[in-house]
Amino acid sequence: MSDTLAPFTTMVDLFDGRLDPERETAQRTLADLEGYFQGSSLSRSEVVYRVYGIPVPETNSEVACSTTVLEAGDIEGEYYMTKGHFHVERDRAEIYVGLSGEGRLVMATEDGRHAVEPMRRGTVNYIPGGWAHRSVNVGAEPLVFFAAYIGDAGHDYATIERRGFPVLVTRGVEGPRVIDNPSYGV
Ligand code: PAN
Ligand code: ZN
Repeated sequence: MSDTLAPFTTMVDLFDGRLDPERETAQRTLADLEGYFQGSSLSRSEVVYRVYGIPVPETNSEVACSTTVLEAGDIEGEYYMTKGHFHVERDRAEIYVGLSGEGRLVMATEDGRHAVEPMRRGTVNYIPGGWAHRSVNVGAEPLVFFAAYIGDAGHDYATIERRGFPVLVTRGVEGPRVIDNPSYGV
């Protein structure tokens, strides 16, 4: 029992995703996302997203969670998005709960299947093991969501950085469009 965690409570602002207490924050700028978009941007210091984490030991007996705040914007029509990743432990599942804004959750398996699901306040997206996942903000306001996953999942960014996702989400005249990624797997 000696290494059992004590219970604790965190407040989450259900609109802006901020946690109280705020324990661990990561931010990704356009510079961090270099090479992820088809186009390029002159701005490098702009923050694209922040992740507010509730750290727990990274074991398969804990549930890690965080909120993500993904800003609105695009680069040459490709909406702002997260890097996206597989879990290092490939079979580890995850749940996203939409808090505000409008997004798309792009998912893909290593053998090239893909799925795109809606994200908005009240959506509960189930990401099964084996599916890489990336959030895309297709609205005019920040996309905010809560994520919970098995503590030892780990994040494999390298595979996505190399291959990308099979599809891209771009700004069309009649709204967001899902198109084949011309650079997929290259
Ligand atoms: C999320 C993501 C978060 C940021 O908490 O880590 O939205 O996206 P990237 O990790 O792809 O930069 C999650 O899926 N955790 O497993
Ligand atoms: Zn994940």
